[in-house]
Amino acid sequence: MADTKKKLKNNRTALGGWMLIPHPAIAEIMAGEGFDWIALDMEHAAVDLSMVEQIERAVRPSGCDLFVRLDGVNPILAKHVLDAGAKGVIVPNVRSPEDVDIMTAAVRYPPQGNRGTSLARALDYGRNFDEYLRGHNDNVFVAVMIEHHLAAGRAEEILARPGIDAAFIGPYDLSASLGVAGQLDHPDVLTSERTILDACRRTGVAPGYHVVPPERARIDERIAAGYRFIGCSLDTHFLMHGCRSLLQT
Ligand code: 3PY
Ligand code: MG
Repeated sequence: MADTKKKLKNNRTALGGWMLIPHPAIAEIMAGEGFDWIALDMEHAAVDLSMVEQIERAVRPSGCDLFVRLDGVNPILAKHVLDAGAKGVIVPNVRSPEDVDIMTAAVRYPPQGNRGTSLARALDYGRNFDEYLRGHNDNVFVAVMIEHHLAAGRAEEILARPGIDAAFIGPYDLSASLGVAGQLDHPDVLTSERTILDACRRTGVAPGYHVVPPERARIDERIAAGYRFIGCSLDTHFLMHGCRSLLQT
């Protein structure tokens, strides 16, 4: 079982890095710093499937879990990224219990789901077929993103569906859906976040949040508020802030 999944089951915090630049060196550098998980972003970055394999090879020695943020509620892409070696998926903009059911089935083999079997890379090209299939349905990780105020309003119904490990708030989309794009501390955004957090408590799903500014204090605030599955900034922001802090006088 992926460590992230175990940690969340035990109500511990799992911190993740976020990759928009799909280069194995970025993955090696970030994974080597001790993140529990890394998300490779196929929603908002130019990442193709062959890169998922390359990034997984780079992440693997660290023991860090590689997840892929999909481009939507997309069961076909989920199958491809798992076959390539990702340990789980982060599904953006989940709006309904039906969306959850489509994705939790797509990532699991029958009888619980409908993922197609293969002799793909994740199964060591068939050498690990039996063992992978035996453990996979329990081991696979699924985070659903709640990032629209209408989904926040249905959060308890959405998160009550089985097979989800975490509910991950995308603050930018959430704020945009409320007409206050980028105003992450706007009272309406905070109210929606509280609704999602309460739904997590009632359903036993680990709450998650993407803290985009690379500031430890903001991560600690979210941990103190009860969030457990926390995305920490972006590779692009780490670079940008590193450059700025050097060049600013
Ligand atoms: C958002 O803020 O909308 C996100 O998707 C962050 O990952
Ligand atoms: Mg988003």
